[in-house]
Amino acid sequence: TVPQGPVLQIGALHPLVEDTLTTEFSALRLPAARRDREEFLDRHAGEVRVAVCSGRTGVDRELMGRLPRLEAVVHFGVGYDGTDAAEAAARGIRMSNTPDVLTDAVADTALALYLDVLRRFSAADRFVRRGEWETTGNYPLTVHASGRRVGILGLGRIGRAVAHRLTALGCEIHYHNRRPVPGVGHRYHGSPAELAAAVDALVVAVPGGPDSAALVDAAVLDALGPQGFLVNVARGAVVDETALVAALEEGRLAGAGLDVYRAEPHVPAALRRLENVVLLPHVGSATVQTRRAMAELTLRNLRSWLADGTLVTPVA
Ligand code: 8YV
Repeated sequence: TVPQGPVLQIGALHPLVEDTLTTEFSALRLPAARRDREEFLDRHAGEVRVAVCSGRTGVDRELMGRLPRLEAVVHFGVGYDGTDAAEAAARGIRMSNTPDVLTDAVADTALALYLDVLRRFSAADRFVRRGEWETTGNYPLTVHASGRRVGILGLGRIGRAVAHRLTALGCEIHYHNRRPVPGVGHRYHGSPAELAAAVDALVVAVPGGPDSAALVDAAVLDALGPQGFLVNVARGAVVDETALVAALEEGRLAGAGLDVYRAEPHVPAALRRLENVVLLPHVGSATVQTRRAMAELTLRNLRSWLADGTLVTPVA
């Protein structure tokens, strides 16, 4: 039987995960308010062996430092940038995430943002709702989406699924990774800026975290240029948001389709004012089916760790 209290829930999670944590594991729950948190940690920090959290919430360095017996962080989500991965590695703390099960949903979201930002479907929908079709006539022409050159920044599981979808639209796929991916026919570029210069649209699909912070900076946006479009389904921090807003406001970029932001749920007012920007509230993986699969995989990782100290989908 599982000892009482070794599992700590951090932040809100999928109902299946929360219910199971309570009923099956009698999990502790980290209080949201800071002062309650201190008192809680004084009482319970020494009991915690496994933390379960979303990848965005994670376990930061400070919290990790307060949990002397922490062995594993089980993330609900493929990203785990909320956790200090370097600190975890230094302390021998293992981590799991939920890859594969959300690949299709996130790739669908990237495709939708790509189509929407080029063809302006959301903006056209607003135009109809405002009654403007009847008062001002036809909606302005937009930009063709099929058969374009699209760059994938981060040709991993999700990047490849995006490339597959765009290939069906007759798009020519280019990509940048730290190294070329063996056996991939798409054209490789040695830097994000070189990739951006070669394409009509750039789709960001790299993992978040310190290695990819502001990878898409002002120089990359300028390389994409005034006819270029940016789609981001990765993490807001991968894009220099200030530079993005400036490029969009000054017409140095044609448009952006965003599912992620630097300080979610805050979306800069400057972005909300722009008609050539599609804004989603981080819904990349947010289907009933995908979230259920993520929840089940999260619980499999937790059970596996508590049973024999292995993880089903460990982070490398
Ligand atoms: C979130 C995501 O984790 O998987 C990821 O990396 O960004 C999402 O699926 C989701 O919001 C759960 O919190």
